[in-house]
Amino acid sequence: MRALRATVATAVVALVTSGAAVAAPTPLVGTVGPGHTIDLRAGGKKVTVLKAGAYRLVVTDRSDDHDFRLVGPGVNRAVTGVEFVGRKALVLTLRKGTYRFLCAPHADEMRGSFRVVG
Ligand SMILES: [Cu+2]
Repeated sequence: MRALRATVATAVVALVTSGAAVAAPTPLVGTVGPGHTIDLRAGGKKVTVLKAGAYRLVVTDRSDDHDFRLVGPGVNRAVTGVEFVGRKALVLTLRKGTYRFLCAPHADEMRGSFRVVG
């Protein structure tokens, strides 16, 4: 009986662990170009506030004139380069604070921001 209990407990732990491992990060969709436009959406809506946590960012870069840069707590990177055209994906952990996304060569007009709350 004791052995059976131990087996059941192990099975429960294994289930919980694998459940956490397969939980997918929330998808974020970034788009830059082909004109002087840049945006970031979640579930089709423009992102203004997000909860801290893991996200999978997919950026579609439609022009070799623009890049997509993300700057904020723990992040400062060009997800796509200026010359790059196509799609790039990365998983990131967003922390509490303000993040900006922008096209570096045209940052005056091609930019946006969102807040991450705890
Ligand atoms: Cu640009």
